[in-house]
Amino acid sequence: MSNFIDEIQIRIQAGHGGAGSVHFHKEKFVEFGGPDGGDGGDGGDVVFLADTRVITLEQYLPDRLYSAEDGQAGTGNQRHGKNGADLILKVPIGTQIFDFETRELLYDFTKDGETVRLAQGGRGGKGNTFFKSSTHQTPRFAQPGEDGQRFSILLQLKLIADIGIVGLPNAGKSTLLAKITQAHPKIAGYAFTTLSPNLGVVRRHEDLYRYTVADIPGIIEGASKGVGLGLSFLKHIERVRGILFLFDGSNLYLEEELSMLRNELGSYNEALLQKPYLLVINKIDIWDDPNFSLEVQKSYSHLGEVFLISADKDINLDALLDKMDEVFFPDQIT
Ligand SMILES: Nc1nc2c(ncn2[C@@H]2O[C@H](COP(=O)(O)OP(=O)(O)OP(=O)(O)O)[C@@H](O)[C@H]2O)c(=O)[nH]1
Ligand SMILES: [Mg+2]
Repeated sequence: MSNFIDEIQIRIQAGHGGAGSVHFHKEKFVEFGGPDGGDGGDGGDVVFLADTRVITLEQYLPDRLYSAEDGQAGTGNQRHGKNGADLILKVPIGTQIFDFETRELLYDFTKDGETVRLAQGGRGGKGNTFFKSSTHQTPRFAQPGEDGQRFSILLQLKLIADIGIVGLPNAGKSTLLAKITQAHPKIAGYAFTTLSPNLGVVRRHEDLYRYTVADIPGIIEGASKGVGLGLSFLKHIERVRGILFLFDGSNLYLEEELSMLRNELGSYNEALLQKPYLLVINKIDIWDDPNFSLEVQKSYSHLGEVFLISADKDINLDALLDKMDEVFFPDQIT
């Protein structure tokens, strides 16, 4: 089982600026040289970088302090202290960073290679050389370095999937994902096999275009209030383009299940109900009577088109992909 962490609070600390130096030039036979204290180095910044190779936030430890390097102090002979190195923290695409106290959204990563400097390192202090003037020939002071910024943030990962497969536990969501993408989710005949969303890529028309599909853990009544795997995974479907509702054909309560699912999605976020969706019944291979399919479609005709498949036995999967193009990606079809 993968240990999928999708929300974590950490603290970040940019480097302190190095102190400016108080120093006087020393030379043989020169008793008192002028001031030559160098400036302190700047503290390093804390930088976040989105990287496609990173897929979870599990490398981060809760409440841990992540610090960039401090700047070094300036020294004599006007030597500038070394700047502190930036701390670069990699996060998956889809990560949002919030200020932990105010919950203000600080950054939203959507592209590979995107960076943001979240905590600025403190400036190094000026050495006493800087303060020399005609009226002040021998300043015996220098500036201290400034403090680096420090605060608590919340990292939250939302999968960026184009399509979400939503359904009750055991409907066959993972089986479908495994059939239409290269993903290898765990599949088993019991509820809540999938504990965290799985993501796969569908390649269409000899790779003319691709889209991502997420298999969301089973949703049960009360999910939006935290029942079952609950809320934590509803947020992964907030950004999808469309929803594929999958129902178990061995247990036909489509209307009740659909209204429960839509109710949970809607209580979590109204906007989810505005997205295009498809109704799909899975496991039709267990229907022995060939006329049963027609009857089922007829009885649900008031809900619109209901698509019938068997993910496991590969029935109607190509047609389903065509249908998905039509419903979810009309702009891609030429
Ligand atoms: N007969 C039949 N069984 C299927 C079909 N598709 C999936 N199954 C079976 O249904 C069971 C559940 O499949 P999963 O893909 O794990 O279901 P899920 O919706 O991902 O379940 P959770 O992760 O628990 O929510 C497994 O035993 C599958 O083999 C199908 O088309 N026909
Ligand atoms: Mg599953």
